[in-house]
Amino acid sequence: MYRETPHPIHLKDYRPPEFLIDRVELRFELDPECTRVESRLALRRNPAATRGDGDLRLHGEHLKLTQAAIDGHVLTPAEYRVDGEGLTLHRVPDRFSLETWVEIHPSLNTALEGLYQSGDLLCTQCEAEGFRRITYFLDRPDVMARYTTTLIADRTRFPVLLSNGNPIAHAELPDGRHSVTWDDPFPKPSYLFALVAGDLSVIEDGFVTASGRDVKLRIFVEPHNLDKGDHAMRSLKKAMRWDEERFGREYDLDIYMIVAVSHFNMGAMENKGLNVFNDKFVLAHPDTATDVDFDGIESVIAHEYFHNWTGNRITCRDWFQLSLKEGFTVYRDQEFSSDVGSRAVKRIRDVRTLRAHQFPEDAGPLAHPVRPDSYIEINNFYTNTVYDKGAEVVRMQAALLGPETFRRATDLYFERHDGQAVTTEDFVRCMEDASGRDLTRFRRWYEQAGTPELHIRGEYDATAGTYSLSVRQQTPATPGQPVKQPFHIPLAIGLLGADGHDLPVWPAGESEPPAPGTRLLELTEPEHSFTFTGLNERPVPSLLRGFSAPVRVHDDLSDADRMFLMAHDSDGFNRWDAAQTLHERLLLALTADAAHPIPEDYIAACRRALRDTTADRALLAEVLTLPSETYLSDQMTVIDVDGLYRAHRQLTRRLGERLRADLLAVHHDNAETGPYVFSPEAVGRRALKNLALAYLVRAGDEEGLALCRAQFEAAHNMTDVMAALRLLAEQGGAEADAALDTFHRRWAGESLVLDKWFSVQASAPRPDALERVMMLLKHPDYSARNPNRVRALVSTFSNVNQVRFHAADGAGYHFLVDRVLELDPVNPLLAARLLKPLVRWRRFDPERQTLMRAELERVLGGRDLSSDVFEVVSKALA
Ligand code: 0A1
Ligand code: ZN
Repeated sequence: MYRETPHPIHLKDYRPPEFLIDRVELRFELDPECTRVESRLALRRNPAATRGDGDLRLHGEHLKLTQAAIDGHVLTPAEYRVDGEGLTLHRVPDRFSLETWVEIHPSLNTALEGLYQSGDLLCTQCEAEGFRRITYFLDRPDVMARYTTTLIADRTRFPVLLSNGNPIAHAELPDGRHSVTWDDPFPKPSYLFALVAGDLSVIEDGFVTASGRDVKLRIFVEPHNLDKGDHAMRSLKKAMRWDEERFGREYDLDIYMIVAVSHFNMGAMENKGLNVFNDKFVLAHPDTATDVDFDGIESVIAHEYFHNWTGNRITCRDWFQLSLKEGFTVYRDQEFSSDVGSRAVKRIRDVRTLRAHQFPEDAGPLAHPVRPDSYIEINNFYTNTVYDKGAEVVRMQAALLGPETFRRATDLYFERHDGQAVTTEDFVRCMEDASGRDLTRFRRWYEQAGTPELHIRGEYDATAGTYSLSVRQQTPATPGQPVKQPFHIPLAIGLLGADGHDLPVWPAGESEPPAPGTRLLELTEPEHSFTFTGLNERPVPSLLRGFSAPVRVHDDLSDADRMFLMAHDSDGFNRWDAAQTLHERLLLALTADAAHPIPEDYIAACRRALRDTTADRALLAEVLTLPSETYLSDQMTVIDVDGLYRAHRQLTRRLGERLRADLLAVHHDNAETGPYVFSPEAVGRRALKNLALAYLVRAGDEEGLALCRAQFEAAHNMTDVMAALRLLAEQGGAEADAALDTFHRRWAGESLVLDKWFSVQASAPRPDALERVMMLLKHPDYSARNPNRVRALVSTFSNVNQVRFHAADGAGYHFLVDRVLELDPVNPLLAARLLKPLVRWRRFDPERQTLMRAELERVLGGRDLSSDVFEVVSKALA
């Protein structure tokens, strides 16, 4: 909590730590009300740092210090000072042992950072700066130490006691308590420390690494969830094998543990050997989890596992380098999902996320580079830019180097920096050293915020048989960066002939034509012109294949060209993207003018797609999914909330009516025939079937509605049940209420399913949506203490239900700010994240702008704001 204006921290002020910590011995006497933490640190002066005033400053917050000793000598109050930020020890020796004894209160820790209580469990979250809420320490990632941890607790309440590394001792204590000691042989920064205590059941398995090491795999869940861990275990083993094969990375400890907890601020945490997970990303059973959940689990399990090398063995020097581990690890988990599923579909989903969340972030008041230069609260920088654009930046380097060279470059990175805390600069240097390429300009992707815009024009010269592309790049200004230098952009393109096949992309000047297919062009200047030869017909260009760079493209293709690409492009991503652009242009035209005609050839193109029985069904479902209202609003200069909603409904309804027979056939042909299977094929089938159902129901089709009712009642898996419930809830009325009641009764006590029950109501764009959401706030199952529940209700309403959240009277804004002010003292990280939909207030009409700004100002007027919320609001209003 701050009282004065909090100060930003700048990258340029980075200094190596004055002291290093080699060994850490921790002893916890665990108790939810009052836990005692005893710490012994082996400290020494850092030879690489400049000497300061001789004092040692350790971070520490919300700690009650009972005693401190240096080399066994108990300190008097004159020898140290404690304030809100930590402990200062005056004139310490060059090498010494420091012991501290502190008390902390897990049951009162609602921020879920440090040691906290989740249900009957005790667990920790230390990234980014949570360890300082456990004990006094140099809580910064460039201080890496070896940890030994002893946990002592009541044997009945806390039969399982876990920490990082391997268990080395166990003792039964006389007073009904027991103790377990863990030793982690790998030096690690404090943010990777973890402990968990509680009554947990375990799913056990094993894995033999490529070099023959036996690893015990253990997934810990609360006893009633024991039937929901198999998918997570399968995912883990797949990820472990994949990392060996694709990146040559093996696991390095004898045990790998995952614990599912129900109170967690984010997705999961990669603590060394002991990952702590939001249970949403572990627990799955076909009855209770949807395909999207199964998918999410597979990729988050993989993500945390991959961090063992990209994050833990090699970590970040400081938090400005966060994307070093996050961008690279997201890239790795995306590649994993592409390899075990469909590459095109995975790419489509990732690009959808990037365009829907990162592009607006990059165009708004919170825009920041992949490697930021300053922050007030690091918790606010776990952003789509650091994660998802960071992954794109790694992906572009992989594309520029090519697969073999990129693998040599990552091998070099792992070899050169193992055991170190490094920077994104170190990463790029490995790319350069392994490839011999100069990436000087490429580094701008780390330094400059903003999404580059590419303006591309094509010209065919029939006489010369050439086709020229002129490409201009331009990047809009972002806060603090008014002028941008050109980026180094890999632009993958193809050229399609009239028969729909790839032509050779043959640059004039090269003597031999290449094989037909994709070519990677490189842009480094504000403008380029490329000429391709050997073309005796006008080609249709397929631009930015596979979304080879995180840019916006403005081209001069006609709708006919796009329909042609949609039908023929050999690049699955671009087939989808051509369809998306067609949908988008039509939706924006309908937003501006409800009487805008819906062209027959567009309907025909959608029908052709629907009838293509050879196509991957998952890809087809993506092709026929209209862009979301949120995405579309980012394409408008002034967002027309009501117009977009109306246009979306209008086009959905028209497609539902015009494609009725095909949609009914698709729903029928893709019916579930046996028990639930989670395979790309089965997931695709369900996605397409439920998309067809949605079009029918939203078109008001009676037969569609009957199918929907039947599916809600008879379906044997949560994917199909939820698809039907969502559509019923949208319809509203007594039938919707009855379905919601049935569902609630059926799933009472299943927390993750209840989240779905809340979110399906929050997202239904019924006129009374806000009233319902406010009613649900008072529901006995609602709890502001559980982040998943808050997200299910409040974030779903404000982020997904655009038309109701942005109601013209401002009631949605008022509602959200009430929640933020209520939540800030409880959980500032979550409160700050809730504010996101208000941040882009300048994009709306003047009336809404006034209302949104007034609400942001109301936040700023709140008392004792957290630095998390203060930073977001003050930047939003700047
Ligand atoms: N490193 C985790 C994300 C994470 C960040 C902060 C947290 O608590 C404040 C928790 C998790 C990841 O990338 O998976
Ligand atoms: Zn991560």
